[in-house]
Amino acid sequence: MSWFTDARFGLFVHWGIYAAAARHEWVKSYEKLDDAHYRRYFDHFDPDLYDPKVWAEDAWNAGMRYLVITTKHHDGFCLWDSALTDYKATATPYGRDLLRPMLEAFRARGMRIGLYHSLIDWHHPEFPIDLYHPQRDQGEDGARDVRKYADFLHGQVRELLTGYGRIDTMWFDFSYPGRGMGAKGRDEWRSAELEAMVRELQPGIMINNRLDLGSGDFTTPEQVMPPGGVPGHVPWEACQTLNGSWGYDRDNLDWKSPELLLSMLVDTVSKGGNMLLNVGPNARGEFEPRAVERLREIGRWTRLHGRA
Ligand code: FUL
Repeated sequence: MSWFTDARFGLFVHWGIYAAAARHEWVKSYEKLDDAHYRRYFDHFDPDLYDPKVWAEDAWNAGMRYLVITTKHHDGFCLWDSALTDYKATATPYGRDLLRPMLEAFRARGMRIGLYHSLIDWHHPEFPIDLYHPQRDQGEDGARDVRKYADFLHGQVRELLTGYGRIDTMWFDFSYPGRGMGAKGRDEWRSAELEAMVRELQPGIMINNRLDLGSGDFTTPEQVMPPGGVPGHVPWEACQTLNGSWGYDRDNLDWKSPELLLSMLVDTVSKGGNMLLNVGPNARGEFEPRAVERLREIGRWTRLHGRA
């Protein structure tokens, strides 16, 4: 774990077809969009300006030393060329794997790699309709077989941990406890078995605390500054946004200033934590200027204070 506590500052990237909607990664749930409507973002997804070397450079220059990338968010869209679904980057107009070149670019810049992977999936036909599902107004669908979804989930995690080299952290995400309508979290996802598989495939990996198992190698306070740090000896990583949204949110005016972001970084590190700061690239594959400006300002400070 020493690399993790030494790194202190990482880049979180939330990227998927919701970037084309440009109004939050939860848009499918918030607006109760059906699959046909949401499909338009898939059908037009073509990030023609995507160059992960630029992202890696921006992150490194800000002082960040690792990446955590959303391989699949709650909407189910996959950045990699999964053999288990067609709901993936390679099937969009872009037609290529978005994950592999990103991991290569960040590793080449000397950074460690974390994979975010959602346990929730609003696209998979066997994922239960719970209280946050975009189709929740239709009520529970008793015909859905969550065991089939769990097989798919485990299979996709296996692909990620066998096909993409060394992975340093696994960042599972379910974000809403008490999903209602009979949802059971760890039992549905077979979390204990999933954890065992991850450790077997990647023995050195660190796993976060969101498998609904009540534990983890590190904890992940979200958009809060834990006042006295996190009690106990578990490493912690506060994940933070630039503007309240994780996915690209074009009209958002709620941007944190560079000064605020720096004080959050200093506060976090002084209390023994890591800060994982998020950027939501746009649908053309770029970090928008407001994000880049903030990373540069942070970088000026981190350079002055000893991090090249
Ligand atoms: C949450 C998710 O629901 C958000 O969309 C985001 O991914 C955040 C890091 O975790 O709880």
